[in-house]
Amino acid sequence: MAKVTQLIHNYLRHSKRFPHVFCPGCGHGIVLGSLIRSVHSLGLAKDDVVLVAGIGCSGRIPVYVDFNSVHTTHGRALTFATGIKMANPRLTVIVIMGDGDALSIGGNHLIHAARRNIGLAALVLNNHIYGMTGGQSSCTTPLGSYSTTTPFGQLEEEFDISRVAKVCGSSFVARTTVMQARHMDKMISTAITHPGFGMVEIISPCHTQFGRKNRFKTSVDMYRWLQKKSVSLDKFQELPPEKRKDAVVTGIFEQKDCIGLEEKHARMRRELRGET
Ligand SMILES: Cc1ncc(C[n+]2csc(CCOP(=O)(O)OP(=O)(O)O)c2C)c(N)n1
Repeated sequence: MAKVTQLIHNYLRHSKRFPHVFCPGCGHGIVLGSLIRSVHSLGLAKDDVVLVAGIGCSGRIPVYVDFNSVHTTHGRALTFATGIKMANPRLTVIVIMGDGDALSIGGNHLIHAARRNIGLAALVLNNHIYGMTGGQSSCTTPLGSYSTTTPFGQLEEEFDISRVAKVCGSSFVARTTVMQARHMDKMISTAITHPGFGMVEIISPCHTQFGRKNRFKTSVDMYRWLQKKSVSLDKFQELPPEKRKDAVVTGIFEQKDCIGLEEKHARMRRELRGET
């Protein structure tokens, strides 16, 4: 345990950055730990990793970790990341977004990053709410649930983030939860090494802004609920229809060979120069 703690500390920016902003019971810190373990297990040098984030609670993650980091505008993290990857494909570029960041204001960018299959690892931390700004509903707030802006229940159908990424062409798509740290480590590492666009949707509870309004007395209740509702894709397919309702399906939804856009560009440039 001490060894693991030391490992995590080697990657944190200690000066002036702590205490962090996450509420007690927030899942985002678990994602940060998983991200560090994944980068470490892949043997990547800190200087070769770029973390790009938008605005939101999830957007704070790059502030705490000693990689190259870019804290961009709300919803636009993927555009900055695209520029970085195209300019220097050697870098490992990891993008961290909230559900609002990635699918509400930033939905257009997600669609096109997936379509282009640019070599980015995109982590979407889905807490089903706009956490940082006071718990307004996002496009992933489940039907019927309560938020600051849906005090009588959400009337809109929610986006299935993984499904959106898959239909838009992303060549690696997975869903995991903060209750499955080892699975999360594996999904993040796979997205990082996958050529082309790799998106991991991570269910990360927000008790402060979502749970309290939706009858979860404590954050522990919320985590227990998540554990109970999580089911792997294989098991889900065996479930009868009535048991499928409300399931949080985890696993890999898409994994196919791909040449990343940045690599296609490099090949085209070599060809135009007559180098091939
Ligand atoms: C252009 C713009 N619009 C709106 C905002 C206000 N704003 C900041 S964070 C945020 C939502 C954050 O929610 P999400 O992306 O889901 O991340 P979370 O905080 O839940 O991790 C909003 C609406 C902003 N900063 N910039």
